[in-house]
Amino acid sequence: MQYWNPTFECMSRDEMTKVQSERLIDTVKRVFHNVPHFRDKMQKIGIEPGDIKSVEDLKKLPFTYKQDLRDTYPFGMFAVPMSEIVRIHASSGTTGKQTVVGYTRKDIDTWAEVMARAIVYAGADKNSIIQVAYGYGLFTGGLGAHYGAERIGASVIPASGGNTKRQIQMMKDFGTTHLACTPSYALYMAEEMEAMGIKKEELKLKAGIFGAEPWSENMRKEIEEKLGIMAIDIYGLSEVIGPGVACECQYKCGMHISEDHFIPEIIDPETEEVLPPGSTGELVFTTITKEGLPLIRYRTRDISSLNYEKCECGRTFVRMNKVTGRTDDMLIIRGVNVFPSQIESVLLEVGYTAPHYLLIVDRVGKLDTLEVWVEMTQDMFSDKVRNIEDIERKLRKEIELTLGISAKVKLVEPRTIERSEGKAKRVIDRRKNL
Ligand code: DLL
Repeated sequence: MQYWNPTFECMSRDEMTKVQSERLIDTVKRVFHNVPHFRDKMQKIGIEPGDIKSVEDLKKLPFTYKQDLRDTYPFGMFAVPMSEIVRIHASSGTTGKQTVVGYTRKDIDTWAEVMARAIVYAGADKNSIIQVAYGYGLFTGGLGAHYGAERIGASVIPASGGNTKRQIQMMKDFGTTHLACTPSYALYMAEEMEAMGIKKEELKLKAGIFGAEPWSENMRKEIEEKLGIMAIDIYGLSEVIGPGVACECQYKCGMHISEDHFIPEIIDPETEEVLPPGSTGELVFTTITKEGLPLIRYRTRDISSLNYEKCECGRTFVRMNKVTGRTDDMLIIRGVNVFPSQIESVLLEVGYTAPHYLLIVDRVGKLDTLEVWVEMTQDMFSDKVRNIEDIERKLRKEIELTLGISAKVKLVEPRTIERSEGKAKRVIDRRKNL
């Protein structure tokens, strides 16, 4: 097994708890002294740095919300003077002001370290050619993957998103071995490749490091099949550092969290109670090495669960299961909680359709309606014998059985749903305008 940093990746739980405790104590002190907004929060609940003696005391600390970053926009939560900040990124966010994050030189170094680990999980080394097709710019995907790939000494192609035909041509001509982009963009590339008449056998591609949006196991199968690669899931968010907070190893059974830098918790989003290992709830992260923007108990809104069992790869980092959705992406349709990824799973399970879909939620009178538009596969489209209505009925039945809600399913022609070069947009909720 190839590791990037076995000292930390394979550390015993006791040692990890010790490292985390020391780093947490130090972080809390720094935040208390340097971030007035957080100091106020601590003082309001009567907590001071001396009360935090180990990771056990984490639960005594107040949460940090996206709203805190908005209230102190743009730099109010930074814990160092601007002269120490060497990079700024921002996450656009679908609602409200963008969230601004700042990195010191050491933070950039930490980020490259955790990304290097992730890229090695995908089997890459200094002989690899890594095409980074995440967007470069304020989005953390491009530069995050770039620095990690350089750190391991691989040859990096900073392709950024878009320009898909040229992207594929480079992949072929340069012999790209690893691709980093969103899973929806990977699929789009596979489709373009077919249109260009390039076969997967003509590429040297071995693995892909895909993330930045939720994707189902069925979508993974589809990508692996179409590109002839191993597809692993990578997770991260700008506020915590960017991509590389967690990543799957080759066993693809949950994403190893770089626990020497980020402490995860799972809480009940309503009661804010910490839940026991294995429970599903909202992921909360505390950064324990960051300087620019250290965050205490940051509420991610992402839904997942933690798995502390031993992984076959030998790494001891806890694993987070695939993110099923966000508490704020959850659709409530006629009182039933629905995540787009659940519908994706059903669609791909039944077959006949391509993984390009759009959910349209509306309200007619007092009743919520859900319409699922999904593209037929090219095969099905050309095969006139198949009865479209039969398949629509089958999908409708399966959605109702699995999710307990009725939906109208509409099969649309291949390539009619808009493709994405970054994060895919899967939902149009017209109720928001009512
Ligand atoms: O998306 C960072 C990133 C870039 C991660 C490239 C992985 C690869 P933000 O734009 O701040 O940062 O968005 C963060 O995206 O809270 C999740 O809701 C979602 N997300 C990120 N990775 C995954 C994933 C980047 N693997 C938000 N599965 C997070 C599901 C993901 N959702």
